[in-house]
Amino acid sequence: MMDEWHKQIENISSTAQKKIAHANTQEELASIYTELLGKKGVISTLSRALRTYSEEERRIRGPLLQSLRVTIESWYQDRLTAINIRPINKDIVCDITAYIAPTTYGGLHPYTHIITHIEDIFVSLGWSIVEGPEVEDEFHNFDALNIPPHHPAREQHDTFWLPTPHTLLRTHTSSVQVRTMMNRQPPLAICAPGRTFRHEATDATHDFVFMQCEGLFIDRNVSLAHLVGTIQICMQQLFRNYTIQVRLQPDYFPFVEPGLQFSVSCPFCSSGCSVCKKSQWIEIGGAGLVHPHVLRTCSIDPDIWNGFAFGFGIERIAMLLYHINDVRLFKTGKKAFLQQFAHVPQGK
Ligand code: FA5
Repeated sequence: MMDEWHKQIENISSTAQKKIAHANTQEELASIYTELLGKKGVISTLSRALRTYSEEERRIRGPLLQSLRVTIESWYQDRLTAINIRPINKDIVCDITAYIAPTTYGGLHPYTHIITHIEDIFVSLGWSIVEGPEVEDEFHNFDALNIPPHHPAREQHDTFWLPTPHTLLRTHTSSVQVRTMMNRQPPLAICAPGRTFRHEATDATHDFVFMQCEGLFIDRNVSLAHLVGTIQICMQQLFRNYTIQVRLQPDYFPFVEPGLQFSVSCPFCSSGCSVCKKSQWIEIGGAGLVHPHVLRTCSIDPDIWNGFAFGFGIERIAMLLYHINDVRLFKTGKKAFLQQFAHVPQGK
């Protein structure tokens, strides 16, 4: 079976290399790109097929697929550069009076682009994508995460409480960690993008409904090095057209120990700009090693298993990637805003 996977990867790789090398125009290259790396392309199809394998098999097959994706991406970029720097063919005659009928295009919402991109990265690493309910209970959102009633950390999450007792709109996707640990046996490697809600005033970077992506990895002998490596791979893949660094700083979250906050170096400047507010760093999310108390609450023996978790804001990443200056624009449904993403290739 493994040989078959290898063979498939090798076949795709050699076909892709030939096709890209023979593309002579940007249009040809763009269509080859969609065929290979688009949402319905061969790589995405393989990514989806990967979900049907066991976690153990995904850990072996995923990295092969990921490295193929990165290689194809670099062939594409090299060919694009080569096509763009070729001298203009003087023989081509252009009729500037030709009538072009006005066309309007629909496009995917930036949420769809970014979430597909994030899911593809984690599936390539052999992780599963899971979901949890947006209407949550106090236990999964707070208690099981080491945040009992009257814990000061509850105040940081301005909560939308619902009329049914102990029921709320989840304030973070960390509740999915709890549900996963309670319902599945380790080892676990899951990624959970989803909508979250906080009863707080809005500004350009804070909304009361926003998206987060949670990651949870439980196995034997997991260390901070695994956490750092995973965050680095994820961020580098997301910001792949930029050179970025990842910075970790101590932080406090009751459900991890030690707890960290992670930021990426501003992809748009080297000495401070308006996007990074002159700091050269942009905070993306929180992370840490899962607290033994949380493992115990979820019936996982901390003497055998340990792991890491992280959670980051999806809008924050999309704002950086697509140069969006106000988080509230995501939900306005304004055509002028949405049309800007019609040209973005699927899942980018
Ligand atoms: C949390 O929500 C933790 N659950 C993250 C975590 C997971 C820590 C696992 C450790 C282990 P925090 O409140 O800092 O942490 O939110 C994480 C990210 O969500 C922030 O860095 C930011 O990118 C985004 N975020 C938070 N509040 C808002 C908001 N009101 N609007 C938009 N994005 C937000």
